[in-house]
Amino acid sequence: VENREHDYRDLLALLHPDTGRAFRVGVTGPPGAGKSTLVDGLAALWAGAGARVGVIAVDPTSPFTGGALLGDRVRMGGLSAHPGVYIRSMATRGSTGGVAAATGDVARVLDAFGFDWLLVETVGVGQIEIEIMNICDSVAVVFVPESGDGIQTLKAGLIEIAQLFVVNKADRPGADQLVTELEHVMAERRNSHAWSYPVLTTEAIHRKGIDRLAAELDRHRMFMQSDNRLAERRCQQALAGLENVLRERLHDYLREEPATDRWLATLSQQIATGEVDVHHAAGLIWQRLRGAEPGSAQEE
Ligand SMILES: Nc1nc2c(ncn2[C@@H]2O[C@H](COP(=O)(O)OP(=O)(O)OP(=O)(O)O)[C@@H](O)[C@H]2O)c(=O)[nH]1
Ligand SMILES: [Mg+2]
Repeated sequence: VENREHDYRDLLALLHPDTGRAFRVGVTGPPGAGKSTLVDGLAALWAGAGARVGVIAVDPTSPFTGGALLGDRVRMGGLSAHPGVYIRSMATRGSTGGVAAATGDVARVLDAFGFDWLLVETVGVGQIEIEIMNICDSVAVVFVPESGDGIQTLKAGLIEIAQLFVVNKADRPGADQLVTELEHVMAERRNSHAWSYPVLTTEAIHRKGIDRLAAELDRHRMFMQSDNRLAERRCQQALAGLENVLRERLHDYLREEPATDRWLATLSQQIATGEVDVHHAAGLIWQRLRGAEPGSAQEE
């Protein structure tokens, strides 16, 4: 499914009836904030309590197979060998298009497999990360005291998409200051929303604060399951997912056929030299797509 090979669409269609049960938690934040260490701690805690936990690490710079996590694995006697935990690293950066679509589909496979929790770790730096967050029911953003001059420097977009805020590496100076700033931002939000937007401190490396984070995630899960909220969010996710898949298909259609690819190159040249306007060029492509409609409909 991740590689978009063989009959992956047929497979997903078969799995579809078994999806929708896992609660999906996105964990995002700047590089090196301790996301993997937090995810590791959460997975260990939940698995220890008998839950089944799936982890998707998207484009990790410190993959679960090495670095700090290897140390953890040795120390813990193997989280990834824990029968209740499955970890999948996706090195997708640089692949053309469809990263969000592929991640959404991998999440669907794990969901169908029967995990209670799905943890999706991404580095919160770009648009793709925000798109990936669209596949999650709950998003935790991880900050660290050394993030810079407070939250002003942090991506506003990240704050927008999150329901939980974690200040990790609380053992380092500046954590209290950051918590105060985040609390200040959240105060406004709490006024106009039913959710409490908790700001938590953790020392993931010392497994401190993980239980509180897990409890808040549990609380958010229950919050989402009340008043039809989860159903509404899943509906938004479905729309975003549909758009991702359509984008991926359009991308493939334009790039995979050599003749179409050459046509695109010619059009680009004509746009660059001022011969053709970009909207006109897009219109030509749109026309051809519409012409291709009956064929692709039969293919279905
Ligand atoms: N001092 C301190 N270090 C921590 C804490 N949590 C994690 N670290 C360390 O921070 C480093 C990065 O941790 P990771 O969990 O790999 O961070 P990440 O956010 O997953 O990193 P990327 O996936 O590379 O973006 C590791 O050396 C961890 O041991 C903490 O609470 N305090
Ligand atoms: Mg990581």
